[in-house]
Amino acid sequence: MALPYASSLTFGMAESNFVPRATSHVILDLDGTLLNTDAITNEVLKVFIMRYGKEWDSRKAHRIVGRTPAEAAAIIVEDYELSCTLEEFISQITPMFFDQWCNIKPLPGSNRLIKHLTSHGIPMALASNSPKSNIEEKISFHEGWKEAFSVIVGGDEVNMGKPSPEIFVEAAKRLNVDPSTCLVVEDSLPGVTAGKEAGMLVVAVPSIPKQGGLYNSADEVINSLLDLHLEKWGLPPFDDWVEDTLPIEPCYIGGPVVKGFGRGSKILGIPTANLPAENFSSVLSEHTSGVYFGWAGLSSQGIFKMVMSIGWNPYFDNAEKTVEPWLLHDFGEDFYGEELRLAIVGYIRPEANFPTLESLIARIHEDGRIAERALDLPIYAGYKDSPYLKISCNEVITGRPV
Ligand code: ADP
Ligand code: RBF
Ligand code: MG
Repeated sequence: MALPYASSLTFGMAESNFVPRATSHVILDLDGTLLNTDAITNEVLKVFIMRYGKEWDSRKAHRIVGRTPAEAAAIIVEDYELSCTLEEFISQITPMFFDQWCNIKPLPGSNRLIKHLTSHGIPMALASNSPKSNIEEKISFHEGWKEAFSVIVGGDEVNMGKPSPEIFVEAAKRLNVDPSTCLVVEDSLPGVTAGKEAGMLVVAVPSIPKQGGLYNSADEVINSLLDLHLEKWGLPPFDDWVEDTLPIEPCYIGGPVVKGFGRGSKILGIPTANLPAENFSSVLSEHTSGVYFGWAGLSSQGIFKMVMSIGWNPYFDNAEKTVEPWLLHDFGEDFYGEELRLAIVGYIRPEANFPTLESLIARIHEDGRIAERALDLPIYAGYKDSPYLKISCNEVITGRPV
């Protein structure tokens, strides 16, 4: 298998300390690792806190990531100085969360990971700070998940939740294996601490953007589950990479081309046609950052190959997440204001920082070549004919759905 991505580009990983050790069992965290619980948590808390006349600050959301429900409640009641007791808070908010569990989406790569490990007979455990009944309820909405885990350990089954190692030690015990043969995948700092304390190998997939540097104790820090390379941990490698690309569930976004940072053409010599962020806020929050590719429809010009980055552009360290599609065609002029439609069909690599501007430019050109080649493959080529991309000027003006 071609190694799809040079590990030297993954952020936060101390290459020199990296000692691969074979593992045989995988222990997964649930919220923030397999499930995009944060999106729902944010929504519920926003509504709840409004009842108390306060405004939810999503920038403070990281304070509760990886906490037990009781700890999270205490932090919020204190932070927002809510006029209720901890008990009142918990009893009022719990049913609000229950109602939303059916709406929690798997994070990119969750289903792929679970299916892959299941098909290779690798025993898996779920280890979460949530009570076991909550875990079971949450996973019941996702086909094949319940059967995939031979062990589930909830926060209510141990004395202390993460960062105490107890949950992971208990999971290994129930799997009937030594902790040293377990690979933990975790998004939160308390979870990483717990896994390391339990004597396990830990891959961190931080759910809070730009915080990779805090996860020093993890054996590796990756950007998303799509970047997990199981062979590093003695587990069977994924076999779905095709010529340095990973097919993904297609995603369609579009809108009028707007002004970006004004540096694509000027600084990099690579123009990127920016779309208004409000058109696809859900795509921005759901899609992990990274370099993707697909097809682009431009109302007056036709359909073109496209390679793009989604994220904070680590080299420039942007404050906002953006979508930067580079159409692989020489237009010779700008097309601001025109309707641009994208069908995103595959993944190439995580966004990365680069030592020099030249090395960033060289890498983006390499991404362009990879996308150019891949889009001729039958698995990707067909999406060129997606009705969504074939937008006429008429449809844009009338706003008729395509
Ligand atoms: P901005 O920061 O405003 O996005 P860029 O320097 O990135 O400016 O240039 C992007 C603009 O260049 C697009 O909005 C579009 O109008 C134009 N453009 C011309 N050719 C291309 C191309 N091949 N891909 C993307 N945009 C292009
Ligand atoms: N910026 C980064 O900082 N790191 C990257 O790894 C990165 N990869 C990119 C890949 C592609 C295919 C494209 C089109 C852009 C990429 N950029 C990356 C974004 C680039 O910095 C951005 O287009 C400019 O900053 C323009 O705003
Ligand atoms: Mg741009």
